[in-house]
Amino acid sequence: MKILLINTPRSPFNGILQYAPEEAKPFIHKKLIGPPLGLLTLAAAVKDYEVIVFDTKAEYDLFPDTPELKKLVEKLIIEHQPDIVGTTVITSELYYGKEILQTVKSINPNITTIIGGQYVNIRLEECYDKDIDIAIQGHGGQKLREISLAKEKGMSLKNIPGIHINNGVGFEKTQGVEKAWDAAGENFIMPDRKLLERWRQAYRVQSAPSPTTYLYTSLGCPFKCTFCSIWKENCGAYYKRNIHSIIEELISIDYDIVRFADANTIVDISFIDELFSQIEKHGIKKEYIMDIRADVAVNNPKLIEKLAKNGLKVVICGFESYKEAELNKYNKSSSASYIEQAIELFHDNGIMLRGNYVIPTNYTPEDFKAMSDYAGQHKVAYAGYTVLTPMPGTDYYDEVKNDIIDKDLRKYNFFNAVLPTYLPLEEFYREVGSLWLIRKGKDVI
Ligand code: B12
Repeated sequence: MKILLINTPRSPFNGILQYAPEEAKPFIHKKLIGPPLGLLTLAAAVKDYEVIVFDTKAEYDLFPDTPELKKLVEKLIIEHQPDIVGTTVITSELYYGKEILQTVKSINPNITTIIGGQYVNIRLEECYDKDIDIAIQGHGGQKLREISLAKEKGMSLKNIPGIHINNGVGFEKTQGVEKAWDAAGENFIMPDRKLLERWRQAYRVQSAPSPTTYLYTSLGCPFKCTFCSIWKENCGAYYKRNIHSIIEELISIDYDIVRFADANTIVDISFIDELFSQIEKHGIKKEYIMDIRADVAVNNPKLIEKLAKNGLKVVICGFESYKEAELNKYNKSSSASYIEQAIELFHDNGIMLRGNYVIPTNYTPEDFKAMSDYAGQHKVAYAGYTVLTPMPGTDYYDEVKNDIIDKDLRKYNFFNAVLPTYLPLEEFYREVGSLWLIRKGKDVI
């Protein structure tokens, strides 16, 4: 039994980059770089079989002459002759996930095609395609195992509880009691990063001395921001991993830079405090990147100091807005006053800060001027300014869905306006693009 897990390419749609002033373009994200941790985790769950993970994002980054997606997938199928092909999709990548699995079926209809990931969790019906045999919601390790076993033994997949099987017009959920699968707890399986060795150099952020790998210490998020789909996907649940398991993973990792792929790394103060005590005790010397809320940092300066002492180098902070009214509307549960204090705290601890703001499409020239004045007075090493986007499945989507003018999901990556803009569209993008010039750092992270 051979299982091929293909990471989708990233969507190239980026209105901000397209219309930004030339001098701002070098600072705007053209790509986010990181290994596909979800697929690596799945590969670990079926490691008794032959598993190949193929990262198309990294392949296109490292080898720009790589053929277009259809040709690339054809080549992979002919070369590996898999029995099962799976792919993972977030909103902006659904289109590419479907293209991958359609190509698989066009070459060999006997291959079982499976789709999973964030968008499947949120909008199962939209993921339907005649060429997709199965959709899996949630953390799919156990189900992928059961599918592989059934296929190996020639048994019907209908006997596997809780999977969504293509019935010709849609997905139909199979009956029966699903086995519990605690992806952060007892069912956590150590990912094997060697499966991604081919692309190691692709996971190097521009000026970084070495490549970065990802690791999660938790899944889900207890906060309920209106523009975010993570808490919706996990029904508000938040799960922590076992500290010993995280330490074991850190020790096993042969990367010097580790990005914690949590929605928010510091949620439980004593958990992170203990994790970093253990990192210190075990003499683990790595550099860390993590997402931390401004309010949490400001309220826990001693913890930030301890993290910095033990390797925390870069923090990504969702500032979202400097206006209290907007933060309240987003249900951010924080105050703009924390931004200034967080900047000072991180800088005092020698931590590079990436502060991200989301820009609503109804911003007027006055709003842009005020935003730019504020950001100019509160400069961070790296700042990101993306478009407030109604991601399907979020509260914000429900609020504005009737106003949406662009339904092409490839544009739902926070770099495009899909709602009407107050300014003419190109001018809006130019304004957002210009904001990227307000920063201290000289490169992109
Ligand atoms: C790591 C990460 C990335 C990485 C790697 C992603 C990849 N596949 O290559 C990188 C840095 C490349 C990335 C990029 C982007 N990301 Co991102 N990313 C994350 C992050 C922080 C963690 C995801 C993760 O690894 N989780 C842990 C793993 C174990 O879980 P998982 O991926 O969900 O996989 C499990 C299940 O879903 C399921 N499953 C998943 N796939 C499949 C497939 C099959 C076949 C099966 C059976 C099961 C299955 O089983 C897996 C194992 O248990 C999340 C936020 C979060 N904390 O969830 C955002 C997140 C997924 N990203 C997001 C976004 C928006 C982006 C970008 C569009 C950002 C941007 N503006 O550029 C880009 C897209 C690509 C690009 N432009 O480069 C959003 C998606 C929102 C949405 N509604 O679409 C999220 C939710 C962040 C947020 N707060 O909104 N991202």
